[in-house]
Amino acid sequence: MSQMEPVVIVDELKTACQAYAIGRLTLNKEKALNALDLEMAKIMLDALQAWQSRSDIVAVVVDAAGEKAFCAGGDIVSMYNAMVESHGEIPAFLEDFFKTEYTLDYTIHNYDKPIVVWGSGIVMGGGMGLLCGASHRVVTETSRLAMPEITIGLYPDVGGSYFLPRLPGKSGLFLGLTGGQMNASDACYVGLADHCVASNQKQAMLHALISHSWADCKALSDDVSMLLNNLEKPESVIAGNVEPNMSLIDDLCRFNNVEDVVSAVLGADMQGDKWLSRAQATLAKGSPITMHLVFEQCKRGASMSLAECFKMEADMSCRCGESGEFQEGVRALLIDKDMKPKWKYPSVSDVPKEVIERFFTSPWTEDAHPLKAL
Ligand code: QUE
Repeated sequence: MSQMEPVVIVDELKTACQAYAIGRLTLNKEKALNALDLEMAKIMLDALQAWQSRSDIVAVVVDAAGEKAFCAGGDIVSMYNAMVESHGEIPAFLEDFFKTEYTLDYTIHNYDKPIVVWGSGIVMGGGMGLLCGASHRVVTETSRLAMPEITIGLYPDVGGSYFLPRLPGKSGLFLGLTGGQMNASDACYVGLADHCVASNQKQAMLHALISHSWADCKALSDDVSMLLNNLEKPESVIAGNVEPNMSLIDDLCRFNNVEDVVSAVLGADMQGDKWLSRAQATLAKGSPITMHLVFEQCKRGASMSLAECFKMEADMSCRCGESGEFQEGVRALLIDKDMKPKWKYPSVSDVPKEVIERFFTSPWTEDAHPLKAL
């Protein structure tokens, strides 16, 4: 039997004084752009829980194999296969996957040691869930962050209901509806990243963490910030796209119903701006059901706790598993690759209210909810 590479490398790096260690999790499915599968999520959750109670672990680093992607999303091909076999019922696999993934994301948000996430390259969907809740979020000149689920008939999960409505102005709603990509400057501007460093600084970062004298330090978090601040910055200035377009974004998204927001974004003249026209084109081709889900999750999530958001998303994601829209989106994009999803409704104004309401109805009683422990 050939030796299989682990899908996540779990390591402990002894610090210079030998008394402490840095926990390290390396996503290791480079060919799949490190997209998060159930096994990876379970390994990460187990390791984080074990390190939480270890007094010798001073901090955790999460990174990934290869330069191209930190994590491009979730294992939507396995989800597709489960949906095909379940014929409109909620597949048990989806429940298990989302329960594990959201518990992992929630654990990262609430971890009581510093977690550094090296968000270099592609950071989308499930990757955003790993990055967003970390105490020390690093981006580089190659970072491309997005919540592109509108393309596959899902919706921005992994805490999107919590973080999107908390971004500046209406930028969260806009980024959720359009799958708009953020570079390092955008990520720092909207508050989804804390440090922008050069992508060639990963070894220097690990070395700094290992060499640091943690002995007399209670302020672990400040120490990590200081070490990250000392790393080299990218060579050239990265021009952001969100901040310069904020007044337009806020204007287009000012309406209190999704139909008006979508027609404002689709009707605006965006010819002069590559970033805006790409966002507009993504929305134009996106799922009309997803448009409603994004609008509604931003509205509801704005006043909900993080735990409430993840519970709502578990409901929504499992409803996505029975609705058919998500299955069709994955089929068109990753299975048949015809890039022509046949959405259930022709436009955002054709989606009946009851159809959207079902996504916000829990399939479980409170006692039986997979995330009741959060
Ligand atoms: C929109 C998405 C996803 C996507 C592409 C989109 C998504 C996702 C993946 C993905 C990427 C690489 C993989 C993989 C899945 O692509 O959520 O298994 O190896 O997970 O346009 O929402």
